[in-house]
Amino acid sequence: MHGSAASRSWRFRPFLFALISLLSIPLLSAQAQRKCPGRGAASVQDLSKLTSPAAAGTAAADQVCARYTTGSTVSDPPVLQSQNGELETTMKFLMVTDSQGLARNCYVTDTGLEAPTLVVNPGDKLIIHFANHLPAPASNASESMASMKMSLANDDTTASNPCNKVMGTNVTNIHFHGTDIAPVCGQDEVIHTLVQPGQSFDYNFTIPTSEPPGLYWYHPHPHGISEGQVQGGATGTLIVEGIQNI
Ligand SMILES: [Cu+2]
Repeated sequence: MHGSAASRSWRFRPFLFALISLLSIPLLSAQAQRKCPGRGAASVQDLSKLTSPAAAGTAAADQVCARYTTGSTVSDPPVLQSQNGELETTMKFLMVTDSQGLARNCYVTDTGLEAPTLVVNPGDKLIIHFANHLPAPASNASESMASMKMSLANDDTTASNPCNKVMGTNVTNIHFHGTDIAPVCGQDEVIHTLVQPGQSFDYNFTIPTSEPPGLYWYHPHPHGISEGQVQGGATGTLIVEGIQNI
């Protein structure tokens, strides 16, 4: 059975999309490298863009989680690229309410880079010194989370260790969406890895050598409350290099 010419060409369309996607990623990576000649650190241009009033609004909320003003030109996020097989960075999780009463969330490094694009190779070590800067909840808010705590009956409730599985208001974590990074605490485990407000936690792992190159993204994933944090704007890009080799 043979389809018509039209249906045959339609059948190839997914392959075309895949090809275009594959071709676009090395271009993105090459562009990322150009933007960050020093590798492993953001360029001066990127830093100035991030703090430029022309790009970011000047409202108080923009001092915490910067957003582009209406009508401004959007530029690429700053790029942090692994060097000698390792990428190490800080990452604060922040929240602010803007003048319209809308909650914003963002990932910002200690050097002021918001949502940097992380560029790594398979086999590279990725270390993120993560800190949850969300405020501690009021006591009644803690009580409202009691049902969620109940569902995690075996959890350690001391809250001293972010691997301790304590659900609560304003907890967060980082999920490396789409990757093969192991689902264990300190890597890509999101069910029981819950960094409490005011708590710090180190993500420290090796990108699998078998990780398919391409475009991934990182975002908060504390089950039950991840939607608000993601829609608040906390998200960034993870690029695994090497697609040109396949
Ligand atoms: Cu995800």
